[in-house]
Amino acid sequence: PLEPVFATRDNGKAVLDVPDSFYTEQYAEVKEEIQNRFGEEVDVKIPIRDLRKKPNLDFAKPLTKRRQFSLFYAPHRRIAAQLIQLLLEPTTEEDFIALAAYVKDRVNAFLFQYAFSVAVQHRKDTSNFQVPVIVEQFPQNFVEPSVFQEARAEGKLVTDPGSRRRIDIPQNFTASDREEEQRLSYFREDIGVNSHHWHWHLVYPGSGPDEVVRKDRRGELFYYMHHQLMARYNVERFCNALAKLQPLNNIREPVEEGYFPKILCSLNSRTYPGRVAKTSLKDIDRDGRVLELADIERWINRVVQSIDQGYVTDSRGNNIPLDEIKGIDILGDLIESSDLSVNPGFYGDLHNQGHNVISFSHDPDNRFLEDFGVMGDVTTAMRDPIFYRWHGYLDVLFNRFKEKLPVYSAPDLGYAGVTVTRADVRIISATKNIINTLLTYWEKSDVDLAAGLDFGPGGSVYALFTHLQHSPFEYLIEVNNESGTPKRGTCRIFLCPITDERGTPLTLNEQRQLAIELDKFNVNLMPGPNKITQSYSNSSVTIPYERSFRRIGGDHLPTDPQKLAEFRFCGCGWPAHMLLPKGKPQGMPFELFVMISDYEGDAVLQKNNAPDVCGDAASFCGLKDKLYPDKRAMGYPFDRRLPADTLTALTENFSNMKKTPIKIIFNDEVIDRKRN
Ligand code: CUO
Repeated sequence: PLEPVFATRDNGKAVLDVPDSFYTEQYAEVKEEIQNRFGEEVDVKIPIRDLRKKPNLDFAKPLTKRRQFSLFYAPHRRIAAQLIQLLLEPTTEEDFIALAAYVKDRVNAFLFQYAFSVAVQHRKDTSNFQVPVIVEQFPQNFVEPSVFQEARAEGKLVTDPGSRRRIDIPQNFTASDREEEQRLSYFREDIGVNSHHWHWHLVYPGSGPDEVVRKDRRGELFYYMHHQLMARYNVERFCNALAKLQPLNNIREPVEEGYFPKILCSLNSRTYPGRVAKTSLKDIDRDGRVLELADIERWINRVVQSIDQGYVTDSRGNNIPLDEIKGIDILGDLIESSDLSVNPGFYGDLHNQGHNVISFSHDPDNRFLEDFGVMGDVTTAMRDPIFYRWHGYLDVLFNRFKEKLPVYSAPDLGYAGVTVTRADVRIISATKNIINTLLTYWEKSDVDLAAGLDFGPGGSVYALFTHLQHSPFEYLIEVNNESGTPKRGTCRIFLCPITDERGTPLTLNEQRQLAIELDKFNVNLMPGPNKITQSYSNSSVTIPYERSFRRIGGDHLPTDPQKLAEFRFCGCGWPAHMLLPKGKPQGMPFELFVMISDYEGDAVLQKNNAPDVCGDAASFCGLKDKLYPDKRAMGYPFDRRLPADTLTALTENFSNMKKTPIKIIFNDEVIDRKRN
């Protein structure tokens, strides 16, 4: 992706041959030297055409090259929106590439990476381009820094470019076990988790041209994807004997959690600033802009009041009802807030500014010239425990609205003539038949960091990182269709915790807010008994490992054009290795919940009938250029109150639901797997 030298499909080296006028002042003097150097090294030179008119990039100047770029900061967001607009304008692919090559060295690198990726994601003519893999481009944002020193040393020692070096990334490098929150670092600091979050915000930009921002149910998906992150994090806390997170509902109270990220900012080689425990949030006064905590509180009050009265007021003074269908979508855009907020002047910029207040809390008035902490950046925010407390509070607001909707009624939930008779899980194994017990463990995998290393060691530098993993498993579902005619339905699978961290049973209303979506897929039911076997690997929330960490170029790319497009596009999706919570060594009990809903209420009439690209994490990421593929409220049936007191009572009342007690056993051993 517009690196001066990059790998071709057959592992050769290519270089962009740009017109002389593209060289920035900085490189103009050494132009010939550069051309000669690259001329010798490469197999292919790709000619880049000149631009008829060079763009005026003054709008991007306020974001200087060494500053960190933040999507939560409105001035940066506006600059990004303008750059995206500029990159969408060229009418041919050649002009687009030329423009991108020209812009690349003239703007902040992180800004470029973001705007370029959004443009590639949204232009019609770049469907087989690769969105740059963030962990490869800016590995510093994901990996403990000593890895780079080691890689640098290795780079000097090893001359064979085909050789394969593996450098261990230490686990648990951000705190000792004196810090309770450290028990969750494997979740917060997981490379796939953070890469998913970056990609989600890439697919759903909050600001920019309409074609980029205005997507079907975008506000609702902002709510739902982040809600699922909270559910997963809370359940993960129970597995580690920690209580449910405390939502950050009082921004005047000192923030209990400290966090010291240790990772490097990509652009200025400093480490991200840390935050000591018990830091008080303060008004932010930087760059001539003031953000008061009182502003945030005012916005919260207005949002709460609107939820309670059941309507919001748009910027023209019209009242828009917060109803069952559109209410959550309106609230999502308004709380985030995106360009689609109905009234930014009144409801403000709640979620984004919350990120900012927290991310600058170590230097609110810029007296120490420190940039923002990890909360200021979508590639790193999920590392910090405070992310979950802030989003946890936003989730409280969303749930306040959901609690006001009528309890789901029998017609909302039932499916006459359909009975789920079996809902089990089985470990996929040739030798053992393990039913309703799932297994987790640590795995070591490698990720190639070479593309993001500025000292160019040649070949690959594999960093080995340790992450949670689970044994492969499948769902065994049996459904009886008593209606006498074929029926269609949607199979919805959730994992529900049963107790909190101390073993106290959860009520159904607590359980529903902690239910983890595992999968969702359509089923055709023939009259009589039907057997459905579904592998974990088809989950509608995850993408496979190779998709989270795929390498640029090389011969592992699929040759089928459709598959290639998918492979390149689809970095959005929860990492498959994190599908299940960790469980406990002695086994942690859960309930597996399976429901077949009536397809009549699920079906979406797509206007665009092209094959799905990146459809495999649609629950979290939607479908590219299509409507969200499930008409029900996201999270259904657990997004609203349910007509029962316990999950047992609920599933007994509805034949199209079934729950099964299962266990997740965690085995504290590390398995080393070579991936490439
Ligand atoms: Cu994804 Cu706050 O929205 O980080």
